[in-house]
Amino acid sequence: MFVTSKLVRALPKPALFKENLPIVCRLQSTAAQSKTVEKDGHKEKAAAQEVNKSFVMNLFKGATMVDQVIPYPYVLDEEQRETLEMLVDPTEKFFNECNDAALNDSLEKVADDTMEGLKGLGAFGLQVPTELGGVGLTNTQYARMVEIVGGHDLGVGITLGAHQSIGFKAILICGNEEQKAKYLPSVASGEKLHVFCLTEPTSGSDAGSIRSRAVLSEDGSHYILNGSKIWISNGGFAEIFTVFAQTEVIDKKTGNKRDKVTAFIVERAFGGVSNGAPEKKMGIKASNTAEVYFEDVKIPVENVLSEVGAGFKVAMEVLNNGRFGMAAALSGTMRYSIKKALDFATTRTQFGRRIDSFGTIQEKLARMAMYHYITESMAFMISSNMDSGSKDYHLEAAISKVFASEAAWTVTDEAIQIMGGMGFMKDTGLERVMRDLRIFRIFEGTNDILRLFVALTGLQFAGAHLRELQQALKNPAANMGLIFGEGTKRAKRAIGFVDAPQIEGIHPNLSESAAILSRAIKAFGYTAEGMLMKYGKNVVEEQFLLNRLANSAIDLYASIVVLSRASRSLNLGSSSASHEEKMTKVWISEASDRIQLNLTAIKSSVAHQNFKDLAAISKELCDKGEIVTERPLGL
Ligand code: MYA
Repeated sequence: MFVTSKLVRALPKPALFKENLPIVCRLQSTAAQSKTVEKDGHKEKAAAQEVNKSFVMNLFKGATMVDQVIPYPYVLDEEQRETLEMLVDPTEKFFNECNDAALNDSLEKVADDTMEGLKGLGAFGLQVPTELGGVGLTNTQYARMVEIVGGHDLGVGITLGAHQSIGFKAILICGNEEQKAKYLPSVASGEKLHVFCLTEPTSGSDAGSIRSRAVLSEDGSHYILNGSKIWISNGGFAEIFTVFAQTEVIDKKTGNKRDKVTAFIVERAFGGVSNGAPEKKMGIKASNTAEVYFEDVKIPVENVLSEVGAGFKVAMEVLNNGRFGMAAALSGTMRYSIKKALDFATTRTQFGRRIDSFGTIQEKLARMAMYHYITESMAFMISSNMDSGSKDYHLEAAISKVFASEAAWTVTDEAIQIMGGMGFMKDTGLERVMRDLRIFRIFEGTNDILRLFVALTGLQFAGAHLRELQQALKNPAANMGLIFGEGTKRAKRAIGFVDAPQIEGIHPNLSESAAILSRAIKAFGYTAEGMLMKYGKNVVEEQFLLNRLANSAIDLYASIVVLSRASRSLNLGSSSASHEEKMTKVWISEASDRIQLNLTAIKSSVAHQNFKDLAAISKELCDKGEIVTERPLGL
């Protein structure tokens, strides 16, 4: 089954661990742990490990790596800030005055004048370099722009996002100079739309199992592509396609032929490209979704992206690179939903009082604001890290997508609840948002897959650390520092002493929250290590546990992000500093309780019995194919 079975297959064979130290899973982020170097004309992985700066990755070792999170980053220079200032108001104005989200939804397309207006604004090439006709925005500037889109119309957001967040992104980040010069100007202007074609009828989450196939022509000048892709956003009218297909490659190690995925740039103009009718969907109706078919499409060899056989990595890089945009867009959506709820709660009177005076409503509003605060903080922290040249952000980006999509759903649902019957009415404008939001937990990597990705990638990283210790034990004299450090840590743990790492650089008002978070990080590291020791490579089969580990990682990342942002606001004396301080304190206090519950469940025999029972209940349901229980009335 998807991730797990592939991971088990992919495990390294020789046992590097002696005693109980296990070999762990291999799902690896491109946040490389080892350097690739040229040696005798071959690329080899150097033994030397680069320091991974990811906060989340390091949590799995129980380490507090704050380089990317504290202080809360601010990366705009004066010029970038001015550019953004020039763009924000006209874009807001455009969406307020020229775009009609309800109309687009009912038309099931983005109205023609909106499309033309967006082209005029340069919205189709926000991150394309200016010399190639784009606006040349950084990730952080882009995040601010998509926040506006998300606050007005998610259908338009998908039309724009499918084109640039994933569509031509592969050319932008993996394309060569010729490919960039040839394709980016026409897609940046919006003259041609560019889409991302990965998913197939039999290949959803298991992206590596695609069946579309490209065969090299005898003269080696082109590939012949056959296959079909489903649920392709903008697939009905795109002119350019990034297509992932199996190709035959020669395995460098064995010399044998085998299939590997390659990424291609395909033009509709090549011939043999067609599409199905627009899909009927629950939400994001304004965006076009269609099947795309490729029949004997001739692709010149120069349209291979990156290199032959590197397509899966290209796909993953594109998805990793775009995920923060979803968090940015959805923080805009949450702003919209919260504003609706506040307008209602502060004017609606029931039982002789404004309803915002009731604790029930207060709790909802406060939690909605906290979800928004965290999502926005994650989006801009990740965009800033990326702009600073970080390559170690993949787990954070996955977390931001999971968190944002679930937070936006909850926030909008609660806004509807606060508004009662009024919230349920179409004219209020939340019903459409709710429908639009549902897909965000599914596409660009389902939240379920991304949780497993976070947990397994982190565990693999921690496993590598354990392997390092094992190697060090082979030559104790030369590795006293490492071994002594580990030995002391384990000895202290054995007597119950937990020396939580201090989080430096936090405003004194938040020092208690920082201490709570430190303890939670330590507990998380112990639990991750315990899972590796107990389950070894079989940890990949422990999805009940992996999900709880991932949920704890999400809570921890959310906590550090707001701890850092609120500290910055306090240090700067920002007008919202005290508001942010309160939200941060509540969040970390409650997150710490949730983390404790999740980590306890990973070790608890009672919880394990519950997991076994849940698995058995599911099996009984699946075996019967319907509800198992007899009806209470017997008929
Ligand atoms: S597009 C379709 C989305 N589809 C997916 O996201 C597919 C989800 N599946 C996966 O991600 C993978 O298959 C998983 C890998 C994770 C399950 N980063 O054999 P493996 C490396 C870097 O273990 P699998 C859509 O929805 C790995 O280390 N590297 O993998 C459009 C290994 O490398 P090596 C990674 O078991 C929506 C190799 O790959 C990653 O198959 C439209 C093979 O690994 C990774 N993440 O499982 C949205 N994963 O060989 C519109 C694996 O060297 C945008 N690897 O060891 C909206 C934008 C917002 C709005 C904007 C408004 C303007």
